[in-house]
Amino acid sequence: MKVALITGITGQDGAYLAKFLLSKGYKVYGTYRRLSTPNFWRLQALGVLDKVELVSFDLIDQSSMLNILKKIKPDEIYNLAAQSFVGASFEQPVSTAEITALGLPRILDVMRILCPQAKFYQASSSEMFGKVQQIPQNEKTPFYPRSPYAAAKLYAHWVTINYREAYNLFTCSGILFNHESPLRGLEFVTRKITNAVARIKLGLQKELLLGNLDAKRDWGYAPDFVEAMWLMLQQEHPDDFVIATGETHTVREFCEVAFQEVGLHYNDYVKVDERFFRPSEVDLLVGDPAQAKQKLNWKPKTTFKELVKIMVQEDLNRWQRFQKGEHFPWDAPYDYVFGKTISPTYQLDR
Ligand code: NAP
Ligand code: F7E
Repeated sequence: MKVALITGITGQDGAYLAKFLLSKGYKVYGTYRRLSTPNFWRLQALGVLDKVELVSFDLIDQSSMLNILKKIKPDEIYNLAAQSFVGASFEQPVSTAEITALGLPRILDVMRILCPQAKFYQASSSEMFGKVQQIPQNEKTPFYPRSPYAAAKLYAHWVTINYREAYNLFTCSGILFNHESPLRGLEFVTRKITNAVARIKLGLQKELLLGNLDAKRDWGYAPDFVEAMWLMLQQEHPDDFVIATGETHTVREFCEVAFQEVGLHYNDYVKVDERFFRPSEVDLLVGDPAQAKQKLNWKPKTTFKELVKIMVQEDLNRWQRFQKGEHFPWDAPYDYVFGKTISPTYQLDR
């Protein structure tokens, strides 16, 4: 039986990847952090919490990785853990670098010494293209990061390549464009919208405050994308791949389709609030997944409209169950207990 280690198993991709690897017959270990409130709700929602082994780890603590790799000697390591929210990286640039950038060599160096035969996946990001130098973006497009998050991911991307070239390790970097799902964190724009659409439809919320409605993103469905991570590690030779749908849509279009799904018009509810604008924006992302199609035989299965529908319907279903008094593991009620909008602190002076 193959053994896989997923860092960040409590996050969106970690949960879907765990489910996918279990379906392939892997023994799955996943890392979690000690938090004041446990957050295993995604693993519970997918019915895999009791099927994975949880190991305690923090990307700023190299000794925790040393203990894990010494004990489990994995065949495959998926490094999904990160401070992954671009907005927060403007508020905490130093910890973002500590975690998202420097966390990577902390893992790779222990792997180099203890299990150099393991195959390694790094969760790189389309944010590295930032102020895009080419449309669409592919594996050869020059990078231009526009946030501390993107700069941290770029460092980790190059170190992943460096360990492949310097030590002949099997390391791959997946440059994934935005991918979403009902398990997406509430701070990201897609889930912020679908959760609000559900609440507005049920009379629990009156309006939705958003930032830049003109930003364009290449949005895919997370379960489709985690399969590409696995496919990269099944190749004979390690390489880097862009994973994207090849389509781009504005935040405004996402709102339009999401509100339409429940028979409402976004114009009646969405208000632009400058506090949600970023200090420097990534205006347009659209990926070219040709290499993944050709070498991995991978292509996205879910369209933009299907993705929006899946997310809206699941948030609607959750709030309806909640109104009937059902209690089940889910993130949104905690956010709405006090009905408070948390504004980004980089905009405090506005
Ligand atoms: P996510 O939901 O934010 O999950 C991030 C995971 O990292 C969580 O399990 C989190 O643990 C863990 N983590 C955060 N800080 C840590 C630390 N100091 N030590 C150990 N673990 C830590 O992110 P995601 O959407 O699943 O994304 C997975 C990865 O892909 C991330 O690296 C992200 O940057 C990258 N990525 C995502 C996208 C996308 O569109 N989703 C696109 C490109 C790249 P807690 O649960 O304890 O917070
Ligand atoms: O923003 C705009 C915002 O926070 C998307 C992460 O997974 O994908 C994600 O990063 C766009 C931006 O995701 C609001 O300005 C407007 O242009 O959902 P987001 P992101 O920054 O693209 C990449 C690939 C990653 O690697 C990251 O880990 O939407 N926007 N109004 C807003 N964004 C948010 N969050 N909230 C708003 O109110």
